[in-house]
Parts: sequence; C-alpha cells; structure tokens
Amino acid sequence: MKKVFYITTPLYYVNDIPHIGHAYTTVLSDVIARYHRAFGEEVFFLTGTDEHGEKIASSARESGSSPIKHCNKYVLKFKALWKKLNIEYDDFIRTTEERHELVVKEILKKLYEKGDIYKSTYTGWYCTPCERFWTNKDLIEGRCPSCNKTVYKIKESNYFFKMSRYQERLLKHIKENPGFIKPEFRKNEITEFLKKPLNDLCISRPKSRLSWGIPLPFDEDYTCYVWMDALTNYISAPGYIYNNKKFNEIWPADYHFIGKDILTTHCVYWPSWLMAIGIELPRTIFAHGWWMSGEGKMSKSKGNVIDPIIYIEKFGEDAFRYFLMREMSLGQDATFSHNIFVNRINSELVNDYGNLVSRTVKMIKDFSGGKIPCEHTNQKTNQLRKEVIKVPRIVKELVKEMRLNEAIEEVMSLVRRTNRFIEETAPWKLNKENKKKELEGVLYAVSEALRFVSILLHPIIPNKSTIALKNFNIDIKKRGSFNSLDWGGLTSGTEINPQEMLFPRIKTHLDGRIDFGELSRAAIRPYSVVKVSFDDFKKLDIKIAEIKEVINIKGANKLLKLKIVIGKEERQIVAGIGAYYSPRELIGKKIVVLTNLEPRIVKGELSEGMLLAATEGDKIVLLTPDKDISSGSIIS
Ligand code: ME8
Repeated sequence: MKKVFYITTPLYYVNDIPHIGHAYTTVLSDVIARYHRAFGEEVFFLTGTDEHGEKIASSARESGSSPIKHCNKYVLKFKALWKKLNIEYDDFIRTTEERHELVVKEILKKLYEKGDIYKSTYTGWYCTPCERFWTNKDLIEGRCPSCNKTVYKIKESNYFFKMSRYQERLLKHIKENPGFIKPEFRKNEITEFLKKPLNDLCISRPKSRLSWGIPLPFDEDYTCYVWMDALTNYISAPGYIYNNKKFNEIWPADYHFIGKDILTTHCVYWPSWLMAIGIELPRTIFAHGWWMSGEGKMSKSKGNVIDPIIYIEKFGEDAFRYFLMREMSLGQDATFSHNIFVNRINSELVNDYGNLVSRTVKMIKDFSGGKIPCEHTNQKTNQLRKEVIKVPRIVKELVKEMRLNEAIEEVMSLVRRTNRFIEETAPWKLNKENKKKELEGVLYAVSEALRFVSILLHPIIPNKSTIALKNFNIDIKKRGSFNSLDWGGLTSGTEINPQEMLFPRIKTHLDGRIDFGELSRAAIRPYSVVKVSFDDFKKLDIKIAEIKEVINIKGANKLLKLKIVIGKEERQIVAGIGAYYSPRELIGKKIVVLTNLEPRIVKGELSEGMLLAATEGDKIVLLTPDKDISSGSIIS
C-alpha cells in the first residue's frame, strides 16, 4: 500500500488574530499539498489551533471571557482566513477536542507507567509568553533569552519527562538521516545543542496555577505542559490509538513545516517524546525563516505586523499567495514591504503571466475565429515545444527539494520565453501577410505553452490559473495532474471561452505609495458570515435514520448513545439530548442525520454522524420527517 503524503503546519495559538507569519506557513503547506496531489499522490494536510495553556488563559481573562469561549471565537478567525486564502486542508484539529485529549492522556499514562515520567521539585525562571522554564545560565541580562520579557522565579513540585534518556539516540538519528532537519544549518544548530547535556523536561503545571489544560491522568492536581499537549496533535489527528488503521496509512509525517522560532520544541522535545512512545519519527522537520517588517521580526508585541486581510481584499488571494511563495527563499528571512509587493505583482503577474493570457486569447479570437487552431510545426515552434516540455520535470524536482521560489522562477521564465516567442514570430504580421499555416502553428504552440504554465502555477495561484484554463474550456479538476502535461493536449477546432482579465495593474501614487482606501485593519470577518457555495452544500450527505436502541453514557447524563439504522446500514451516534428526551420516547423515532461527518470520539464513544435538531435558548427539539418515509431516504 502506498503511504499517504502527510504534511502539517504548527498549531497556532488562538490568543490573537492571525497575521502574515501564520498565513505564510499555511500557504506554504497548501502549495506543497497541492503540488503533491498534482503529482498523483494521496495527501493528508493538517492544520489547527493550540488552545490550552497560560497564554490563552490570560488572553481570555483580559477579554473577560471563559477560555473555551475565547477559543471558540478566535478559531473562527483562523478558519475564516484559511477560507479566504483558498487553503484546502484535509483536517483541522483543535487541542480542546475530545479525540485529541484522549490521545494525550493515553500517552501520559503509558509513559508514567513505563517510568519515563517522574515527580520532582524544581526551581527555575518561568517565561509566561514562551510557556517555558529557563535556568540561571540561559537568561540574558536577567530576561527571557527567547522573547526578552520579564521572567519569574518559581519553585514547585512537578512531573518531568526523562528526555535525557533519548539524547544519544536522537543525535544518532539526526546523523544517520540527513533529511530529518532542514535546512542543513538548522540541523547543525540542533546537533550542537544536543552535544551539551540535556535536562529532563518539566511536563506539568500545578492546577492551582494553571487549570486551563489537560489534566494528568495519574494526578488530577496537575495539567499537562502545553507544548507536549500541542505537539501530540500530529499523531492524534490522523487517529493514533482511536483509529490505528488510518494512522498507519498516514504516519510518519513527510513534512512538519514550522518557523525557526519553534525549532527546539520540534527537533528535540517532539522526537524524544515519540521515541519514548515507540513511534517512528517524522521524515522531515522544515524550519523556514521569518517575515520581517521594518526593523525586525514581525510580531504583535512590536506592533509591526501586517494584516493579510488587507492584501487579500485589495489584490486577491492569488496575488498574495504568489508574493509569499515567490519572495521567500526557504529557510531564509524575507522582508515584507508594500513596494516590494506591488513591484512583484505588477511585473510578474500583470506584465508577464496576465499579459500572456490576455494576448493569447485575443489573438485566437482575432486571427483564428475564436477556435483553437491546428498544429503546424516548424523549427521555431519545435524549439518552443522542446523548452516547454522539460519544465514539469524540473518543477517537480525543485518542489521535492523544497526550492519553491526557484520552481516558480522556472515557470515564470517560461512565461517570459513564450512572450518573447510571440514578439519574434509576430502573429499579427503573419495574419497580414496571410501566412495561415505558420500563424496557426504559432498560436497553437503559444496556447499549449500557456496551458502548461497555468497547470504548473495552479498550486500557487489556484483561482486565477483555473480562470486562465477556462479560456480553453479546461477543467483543472479533471486535467490538473502533472500526468496530463503531454504536448498536444489542446484539441484543434474547439471554441475558446474568453474570461475576465486576470490581474489588473496595481496603481501607485507617483511616489510609489498605494492607496489602501477604505479597508479596515480589523477586517477579519467572523466565520459565520462566510457564504457556503451550492457545491459545498451538496457535499453534505443528510438522510433519514431510525433509532433502534438508546443507551445512557456513564458520567455524562446529557449524552445518549443511539444505535440507528440508515437504510440497511447500522451505526452509532452520540447526541447531547439526554435532558430533553427519554430513551423510551426515542426508540422507533425517525430522525434527520448528517451521515458523512468525520467520525469523532465523544466521552470515549465513537460517534459516526450527527443528528439535526433545532435549539432555542436551553430547548432542543429533534427534526423529524413530516410524513412517514423509509429510513435511508436522502434529504436534498
Ligand atoms: O508557536 N514569520 O504558535 P504561534 C514567519 N502554538 N512565520 C511566522 C512569523 C513570522 N514573523 N510569526 C509566526 C506556536 N509565524 C505554537 C506552536 S505546534 C505543535 C505549536 C508562524 O501562533 C511560524 O510557522 O506562535 C511559527 O512557527 C508559527 O507561526 C508560530 O505560531
């Protein structure tokens, strides 16, 4: 069985709205996921949110909200941004979800029983924003060496993970697997770090100080350290423990994409934790650089963060995605400035790609009656063909080596080459001189080059490349794979379907300033107002089901386990209707169930679907069919 290609983003803290740094890692992961899907691989792309710990608890306190209400609000802002950025993730995990907590607790229990977790007293300096302890010698001028904030001296009993036990094995693994930490200089940084003695890791917080976390299963007075909780998402989401079949198809991760700020937690804590559990290590942890703005790293505390929404609303998500991917050499820092952004977009997407699309469509309209012309070859078209057909292989190799901006450069240089080809062959002249065959050959070659380029750019600019291909009536969903990149894919004689202009020129003032107009900085809209397309709605599989059996769930009086029948199929769902319906009332009832919801574990019970009910304040009322109808009937 072929392994699923598995990539992850960090789980972002929901203490504030997302900024460009978060957008970058997520777009990068989406682009790599889309490329691998186009290579014909099955992909599992995971993102999500980190919702426990002091950082979140104090943000919630500041906003006068409970931690979970705070998380529920902020998670929507991340999801709304991912929707706006056209991110196609396969799963979104929140660390407050039951499926995740269950796995964290199981692992803690296992490691405690194995003797890898022990209790001891500890004195150290604690940094709240970084959620970690430092020793005296770590501090720089008495402050946190990572974020330069004030640290507090804390003495307390805590639980520790015997991380030192895995130090040698980890060093050996890094040495024997050169691709484990990338880029190379980050690997060297971690290797140096691991040459010094490694302390055991404090993995608990007393509940009296921090109750917002997962309780330790062997001592309820403590909660789990937020980093061990959050890192575990990479195995809890694909199903470790509760869905081992799925987990074995997906794990190990092919790439954990992270920023360089969280290198140690991912390259030291996480692999040691996995070794202790006895699970294979991820294949590659890839740390990219920082987006800088003005003086230094973009960060909330410096007040120099760029709000991605402004750019997306003003210039479209594709221009923004393109800029992020094009501007940063993976591993290095990059600077975000309005001027660099505008110049890039105007020169590469407006002048080069956008122009190639519009002039090709116009020439086919004007010189070929709006139909794809016949292919006639000559030396010039053969030369272009040769240059075009080698690009997919080069792009594939560069993407696999994570040299993404070089892959883009390769495609853009083909765009420029095709524009030059048009200048050199001058179809307008051939038309005037009535050289019909030659004209057709040139237009066919240009159209094919444009088809290649648009498919190759699709993972970066999914929306605009889809529109570009619609000009040729090509459905990217059916013909977007790299396998379809054989010369001659366009059928002569088919009518073209001219679309709107792809990228309007960004107008600047004489001094280069852009007018950002009315766009507000706080423009991230709540998820609830995001419109659902009809195609999205059609994905829901809602059916009539009949309740056969009802079982109370121990320790959760509002929850009922329902055995239901949908047509011929039997299933189990867990529903929070115990306070409103008695088992006797429910048995035999026909209800409405969303059947293709991702299965979840609720209070340790598998729930495969969700019944639909109306709520009003405290009241819950089940939806039932108006007249009798068989179970399994489809609701549309
Ligand atoms: O660290 N440039 O979450 P976080 C580039 N919850 N990328 C940036 C960036 C910048 N200026 N700022 C942030 C956490 N990022 C933990 C992770 S994982 C199990 C737990 C990106 O919300 C980059 O990917 O602080 C960085 O690693 C991540 O956001 C940190 O996000």
